[in-house]
Amino acid sequence: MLLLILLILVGTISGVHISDQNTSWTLTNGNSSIFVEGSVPGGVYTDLMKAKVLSEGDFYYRYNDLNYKWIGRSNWTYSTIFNVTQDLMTNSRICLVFDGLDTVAEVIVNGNIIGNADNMFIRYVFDVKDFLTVGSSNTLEVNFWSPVEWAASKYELQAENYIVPPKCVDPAFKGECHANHIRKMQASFSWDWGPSFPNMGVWKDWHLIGWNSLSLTDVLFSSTILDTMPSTPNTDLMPAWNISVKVFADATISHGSILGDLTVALDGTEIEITAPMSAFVEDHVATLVWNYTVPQDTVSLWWPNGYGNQSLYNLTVKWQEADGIESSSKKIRVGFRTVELNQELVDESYPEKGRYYRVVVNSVPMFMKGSNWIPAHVLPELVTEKYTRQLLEDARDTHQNCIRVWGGGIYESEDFYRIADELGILIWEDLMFACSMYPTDPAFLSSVMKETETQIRRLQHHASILLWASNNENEAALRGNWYGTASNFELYKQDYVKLYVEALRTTVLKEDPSREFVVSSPSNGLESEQEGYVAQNPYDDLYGDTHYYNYLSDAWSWRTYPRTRFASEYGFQSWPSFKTLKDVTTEEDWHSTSDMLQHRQHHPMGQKELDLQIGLHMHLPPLSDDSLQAFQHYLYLGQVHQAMAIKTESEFYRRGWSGLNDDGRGYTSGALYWQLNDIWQGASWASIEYGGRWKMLHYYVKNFFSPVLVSPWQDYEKLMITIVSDLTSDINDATLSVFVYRYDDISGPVKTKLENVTIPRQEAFVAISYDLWDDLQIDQLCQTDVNDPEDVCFIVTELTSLGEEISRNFLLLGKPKDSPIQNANIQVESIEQVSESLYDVSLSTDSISLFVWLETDIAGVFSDNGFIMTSKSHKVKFMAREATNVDDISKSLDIMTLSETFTSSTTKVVNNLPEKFLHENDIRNLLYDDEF
Ligand code: BMA
Repeated sequence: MLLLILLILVGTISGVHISDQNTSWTLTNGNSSIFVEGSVPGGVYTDLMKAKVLSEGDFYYRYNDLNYKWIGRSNWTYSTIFNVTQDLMTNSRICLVFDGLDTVAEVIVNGNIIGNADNMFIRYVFDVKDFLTVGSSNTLEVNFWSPVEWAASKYELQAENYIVPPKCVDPAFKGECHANHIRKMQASFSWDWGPSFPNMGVWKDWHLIGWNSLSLTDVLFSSTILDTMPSTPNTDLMPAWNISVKVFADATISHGSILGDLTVALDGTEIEITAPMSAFVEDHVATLVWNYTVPQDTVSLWWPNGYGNQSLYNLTVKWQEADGIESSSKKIRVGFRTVELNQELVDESYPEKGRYYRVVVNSVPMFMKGSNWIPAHVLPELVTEKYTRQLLEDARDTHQNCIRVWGGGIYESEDFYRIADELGILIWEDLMFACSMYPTDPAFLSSVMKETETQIRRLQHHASILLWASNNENEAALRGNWYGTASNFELYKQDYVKLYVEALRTTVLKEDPSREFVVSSPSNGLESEQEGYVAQNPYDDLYGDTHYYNYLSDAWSWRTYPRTRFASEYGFQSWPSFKTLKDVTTEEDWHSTSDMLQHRQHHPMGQKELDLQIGLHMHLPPLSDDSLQAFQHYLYLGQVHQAMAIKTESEFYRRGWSGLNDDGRGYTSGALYWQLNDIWQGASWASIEYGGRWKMLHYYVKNFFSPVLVSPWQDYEKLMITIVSDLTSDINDATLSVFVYRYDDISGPVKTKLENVTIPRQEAFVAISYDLWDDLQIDQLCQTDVNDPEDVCFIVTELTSLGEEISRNFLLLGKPKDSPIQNANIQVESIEQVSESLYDVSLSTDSISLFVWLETDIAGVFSDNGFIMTSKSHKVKFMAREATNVDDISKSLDIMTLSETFTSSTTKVVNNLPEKFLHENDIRNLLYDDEF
């Protein structure tokens, strides 16, 4: 309220008149049978929940996505009554501004249609002066069309011999068809990890604005370094910069120029400069450009997470009209860094060896360690700043320096990019096009160009933004005929180029020439461009980025994975924990083949593939066991599989950072696993469950992305140990310890090797290799009557420097199901409070325990989880995220370990995988005797 009064006061004294209206809204459906209180910003589902029209408990409870389908298939109206002051009416231009309307809407003021909207990502500015009356009885209605019906009608309008596919999403998605025909969050119609809840509503702020010259809307910022960066990184470096500030404003005049003074101030420096300027106005939008040189030793560099500080500076821009009192100002926060996507040839003499795809920030080549981001809720209005921060901090705390905002969601909130700036997380920003062909009619093109312009102007100033990419997997889809376009390939290719190259690339480069633009992900980058933007093989390992998914090979073997230049997507599914699932399910759902689980498994064949991978390495609970325990084992085993598979794959990518193989593959420069977060409680590739609970994978991320990684791997009879360092200085005095343990012997390693190593900065190198038989003698040390030596022992590696552990890792030589793993009795010995929210948890075991998993009802994170206990006692820390005490933690602490899941198993053992599966029954036959 105070802010409101302040805004109104400021508005009337000297600034643009922003009349923020704190009005109450109503929401009603098409036939007026429902009439409830509405929220703006907000959306239909949330309002119906608040009004208890939707009463099935949790919004995501059981089959609510099906039960609530009628909502997305109905039309809805938001209405309010607002006040117009005499003061406001004195302004020469008055507009109703919507920062976001979701999606197809007609806006009516005092009975007059003042405009229409059909793109969730555009900011709409409607002139309303002629339709307003002074007083408090002005009416505003926003009529929303059902997005489902509207998209279907657009689909129907297509010529019969030329459709824009897909015709619909896979039935396993349980979703709505034709999301590609409407400019809204594509995943709101469903995805292979998410439900269909096609929202409607005024999803961002709205304002009534009156002014007489300029109302500033966006400030763009770019900086070019004047000095060259020294080759040795120096975080204290304060070079000089040329900066360019470009200001956009809504103008009262439609064309011409407006005179005034522009002031630019950079907080924390002495820079505050006012200069007379003439704003150039076209179509009611004014542009002002201001260039300046920031001298040396004025500003510090902004660094990605793990490389230095994230220095940020407020930059304020103020416009003062020449002959009047009106002013308008805007503040952004900027960082000074250089960023580049290096695509040079890896070998000038052999162009056929391909190109780098390597990110260089402040002249430091950096391996991009990170993940892919999807919307944190299908209803954006329910995502809080706190939750966004927690998820991004979870990425920061697991050493991630890059997140890809995937193109089937939304251009994220201001909070998201602001926090990414603060945490040093580089953002690979897709434009919102994913897994579809898209229309290219003039109306669609002009809408998406406007969308791109809106979003780039809004986001461009963020230091964290690394690059723009225009679509997710559409080059690959076109080349791979995913949607049956092959018979008309040339036509769809023309459309592809028209949309992403001629329309969007041009728009992006016009708005932001300071950054790289890549057309698709995956793509071959420059090579795709040279091949006319649709490469013969967009997954080429020698160029650009790749997405790699393979659920039918041994996922715990590095040989399964491609040595790519940049892995921008890869992953494996698991289910969330029972603690997360139980909120939205009932007892009858708690079985791996229950209708409910089938319902929430949107990936066709997903459940079979997961069973296959669990069965390949561990003991899958038999289908006939319908106990809760069997279900919990199943969920746990899925998470173990996911963590192990992505660990294997991610370490493989990091090991490929330096050098090329004989076949030209290598210089892998990024690993962004799919996916960081979840949209609901369902089977997915996420490492963090809906609500924030870490899956086992997320704990593993912390280890496999650690700045220095010791990574053991097996090459037939050899144990190879690679060390990867992202550090910008060498470590000269490290000790590498290699331990061979027997599963059935907790008294200590049966073999230990110690080596002194020097770890060169920014390199992946094989520090040592041992012959498993000759050097480590596993044939003698790892014997039982029934097991192979490789199944009896496993390897633990440890890297220390000056007595401190810098990396610890393990390698299972065989499969756990074939190993003599003993039944472990794990006990909590004590829980002690160390500080306000920090607790020490001491555990004991009587035998070596694999994948020890701690879970509690209290929100929080353990310092380690899913670990191997190689000694009788082990201590971890618990960082609580809510107020708690020792008693509550100890009451709700559950421990699971792999040996527990062995007891009930009768499932068939899968040892070898056939080259190719012909049918899902092949997997069933491999795994089960009983029929589904
Ligand atoms: C890729 C992504 C997503 C999808 C994921 C898992 O295709 O771009 O579209 O959710 O794989 O299948």
